[in-house]
Amino acid sequence: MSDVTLLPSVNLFLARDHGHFINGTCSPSSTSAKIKVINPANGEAIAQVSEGSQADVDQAVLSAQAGFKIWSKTSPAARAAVLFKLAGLLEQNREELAQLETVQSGKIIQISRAFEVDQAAHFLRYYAGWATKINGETITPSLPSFAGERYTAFTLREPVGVVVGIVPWNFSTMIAIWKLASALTTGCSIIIKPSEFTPLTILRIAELATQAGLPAGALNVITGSGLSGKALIDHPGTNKVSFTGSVPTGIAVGKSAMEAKLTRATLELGGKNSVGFLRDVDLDKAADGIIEAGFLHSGQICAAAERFFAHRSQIEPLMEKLAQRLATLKIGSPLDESTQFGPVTNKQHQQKLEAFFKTARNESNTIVFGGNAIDGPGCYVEPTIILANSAKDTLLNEETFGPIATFLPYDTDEELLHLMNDTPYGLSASIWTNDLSKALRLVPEIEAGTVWVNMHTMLDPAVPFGGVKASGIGREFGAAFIDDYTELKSVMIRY
Ligand code: TXE
Repeated sequence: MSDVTLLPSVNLFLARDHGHFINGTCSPSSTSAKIKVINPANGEAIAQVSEGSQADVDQAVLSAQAGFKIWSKTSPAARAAVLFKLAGLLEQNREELAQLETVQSGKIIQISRAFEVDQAAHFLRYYAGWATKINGETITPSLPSFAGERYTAFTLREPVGVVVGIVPWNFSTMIAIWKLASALTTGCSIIIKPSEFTPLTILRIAELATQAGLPAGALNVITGSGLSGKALIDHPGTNKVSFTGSVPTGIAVGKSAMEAKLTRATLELGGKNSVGFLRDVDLDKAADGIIEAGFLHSGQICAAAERFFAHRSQIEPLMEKLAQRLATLKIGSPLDESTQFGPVTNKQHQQKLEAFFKTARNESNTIVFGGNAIDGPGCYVEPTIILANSAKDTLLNEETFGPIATFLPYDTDEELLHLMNDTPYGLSASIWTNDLSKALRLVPEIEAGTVWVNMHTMLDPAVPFGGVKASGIGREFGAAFIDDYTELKSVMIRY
């Protein structure tokens, strides 16, 4: 097979002189500072975007404040209609958006189409449905009256205002949609700051939002590095930050938000997610499960698993089966529809993964499969299996965010639980077994925001998602996100 041909619209978009997206339109930056966007499959610069300056940030906040005045007064049904229309436009422009995503991130084209566009449209429709269902409640006050007077009370759910949505590079389209959908369905306006590595698709989606009828200023995009993200959080005109990304940056973002003005913050961070295979597990299903849990999009998924615990009697045959499967993965160009395993998203990340391979060797871990970067201009690394010596080894403790499955054997169920929870993080975990009753007894003991049984990494818009411990604060999806994007106003009446 060969690469799909880039659509003319993709080539035209890449060649544009990109500014920010402010006030419903592409807006030139106030500075000439540019950031090159590099295709990680071949190391070539494919586009350039602007570095957001303080003046750009000021302009975006003014725009978002004006957008908020209009959008928060727009009826819930009209808000839902715009979001439904935008979901349709994502699908109509599916191939263009998927190709843009693949050339900026190295994600294989099949995943860009199925997840970044199709799934994003599903999520958007789910959120749109909430616009007409967000309500307060009536309350009967509890204290006795003094002289026969009566009281009644109710709550209003009011949008928090201008939201700053900070997006990482791993699922730059879908995560941007989660953030803008949460903000817009609740009546907030939003400024998205995409990752400097993957800023292109959201610039195109912002144009589609205008086409869908979103009023100017309700959605803005400021491109640039972390500095522009910080300037947005620090700005007195922003009211909330919703961040997805690494733990250290999440902690910095949380501190900035608190220091600035007690800005509300939701932080969806990564971690070091565990998988526990119980002794009865079918090894073929377990090996397939590891591909799903650890190797989809080269492991660059915050919920992906990196720590795998198997019973001592099964660990060798399990790693052998996994190695057989990894050996058949077709590694290649992400634009080739037959490719199953593409590059990682940027050079820095490839170098970081190489450093992890080195650490594993220095700590005398066994490299069962892979363990090298792949030579060439692209950012490729081999899918890798590592057998650690102890629970203290680096590869079992630090987030690699790459296609590296690190294994450790256990002997008893108590030891398995201890190993799974022995991490400062807790975004997700999974257990694999045919014994559902045992699984249900273990679930409450596992310290993670999401626990999957016989599956891993599947996110559904109806099911809340977020971390415990150092993996974050707050929840996305379900009804849980509403608390984070609205303020509860209490009203009491005497009669
Ligand atoms: O992520 P960051 P980076 C891991 C992965 C990767 C490493 C660094 O291992 O190698 O993190 O990647 C913006 N105030 N993950 O640097 O730093 C930044 O511009 C406000 C795991 O890309 O988390 C980008 O838009 N914003 C992860 C976003 O924050 C700031 C997903 C994410 O950047 C900022 C991505 C600041 N002070 C990387 N500094 C996961 N687990 O989900 C940076 N940003």
